[in-house]
Amino acid sequence: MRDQDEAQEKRTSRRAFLRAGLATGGAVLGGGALAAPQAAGNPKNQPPHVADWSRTLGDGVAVRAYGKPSKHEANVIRRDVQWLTAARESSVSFTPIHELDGIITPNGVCFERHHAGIAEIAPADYRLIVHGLVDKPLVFTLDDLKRMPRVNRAYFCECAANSGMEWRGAQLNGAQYTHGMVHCVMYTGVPLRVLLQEAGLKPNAKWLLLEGGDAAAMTRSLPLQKALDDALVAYRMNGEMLYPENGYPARIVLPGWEANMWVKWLRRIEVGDQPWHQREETSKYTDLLENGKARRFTYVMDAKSVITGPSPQAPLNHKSGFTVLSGLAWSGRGKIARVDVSLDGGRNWRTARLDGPVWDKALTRFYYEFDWDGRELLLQSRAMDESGYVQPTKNALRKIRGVNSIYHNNGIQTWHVHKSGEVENVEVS
Ligand SMILES: Nc1nc2c(c(=O)[nH]1)N[C@H]1C(S)=C(S)[C@@H](COP(=O)(O)O)O[C@H]1N2
Ligand SMILES: [Mo]
Repeated sequence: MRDQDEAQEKRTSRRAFLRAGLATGGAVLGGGALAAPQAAGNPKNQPPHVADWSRTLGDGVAVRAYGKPSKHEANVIRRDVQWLTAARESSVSFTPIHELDGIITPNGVCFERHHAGIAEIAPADYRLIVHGLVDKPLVFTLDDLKRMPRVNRAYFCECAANSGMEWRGAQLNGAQYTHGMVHCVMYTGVPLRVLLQEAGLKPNAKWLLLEGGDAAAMTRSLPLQKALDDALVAYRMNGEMLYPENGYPARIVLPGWEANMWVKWLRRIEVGDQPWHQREETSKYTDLLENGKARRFTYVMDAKSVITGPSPQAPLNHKSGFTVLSGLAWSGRGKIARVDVSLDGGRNWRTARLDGPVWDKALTRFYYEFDWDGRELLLQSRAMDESGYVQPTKNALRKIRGVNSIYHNNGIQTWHVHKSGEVENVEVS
């Protein structure tokens, strides 16, 4: 049945695309009557005229020693929500996920979350101490780290508080604000396992304490198993050295686990035999349930997805016809297996098309092309991962978790597309 649906859908999309193609063709011949308003531009720069930029020499090489996006893309920036926090030094800025495509987040717009501002560390002064239940305590310089076996891996990094403002109902109008505490970059670094082997673990070693070098001295307990599995001490993101806001010169990368544990400006790793019960794993980053008990050590980020366009900050600017819906899906338990999309608030579901690499614990891009009839839509996406886990509705999540939580809200998001093309954050019951 699903296959039939899909085949039908593909035919519809194809037809819709052809129709849209013809309509555009007609529009060009007819003087641009159907062109979207922002596409109107200056006719003097458009065919058959020779455009302004074709008449003069442009900037030479190395004038722009470090490249920046076009000035016309000034909207693609991190943004914060000022009422969320008292001061910018202990706050968060969100990734403009509604303005991006593919799966890699450019370094300059990766969301940032700091508890005491950005530590500015000179590479020559950087040291990483490994001590505690080890045979020989060690101190690594940045150059030491760079001389150790190196791996490259792309992973998503999601703050456990992502979507945390939406527990009691739809609140923030924009995918950037509801889902933008996530980024996905290609890290280069040393497997943490290698550093621990170098120091030699005592037989009773079971936990690590990770400590940051910022003024917050962020500290979290990490089970040894994860450290020996896929944890990295990373110093590069997307080929460049880490940006200061993301932990320059080195941070911990814990694939699939809540970002709070990804200690930045990493300065100390202590090996112990039990967890330390730090502030960030007792008072914060625990999930208060309805019965007054709190879940603790909820490390893994469950499967989640969001439609990035159309979305409140990325409305539709055509009135009907061929439409590309796009979004992101990810899971801390492995690869994304499938993403479904609904246009009617979860009544009917269609399988979306995954495009680009589908990597373990990385963002995965999905698309769904359809012929919009111009009527109102209630858009939803639902991620499934290779463990068989299915992203729950917000109400299903609330039944188990209540609404006292801040963290680990991976409920299905609904966007209401109005006839005007404007999009709003809503909930369906
Ligand atoms: N040293 C240190 N590490 C830290 C933090 C911090 O304040 N200090 N914030 C944590 C939190 S809560 C998150 S969500 C991630 C954010 O990583 P990013 O700034 O690269 O997005 O870093 C984590 N690591
Ligand atoms: Mo966080």
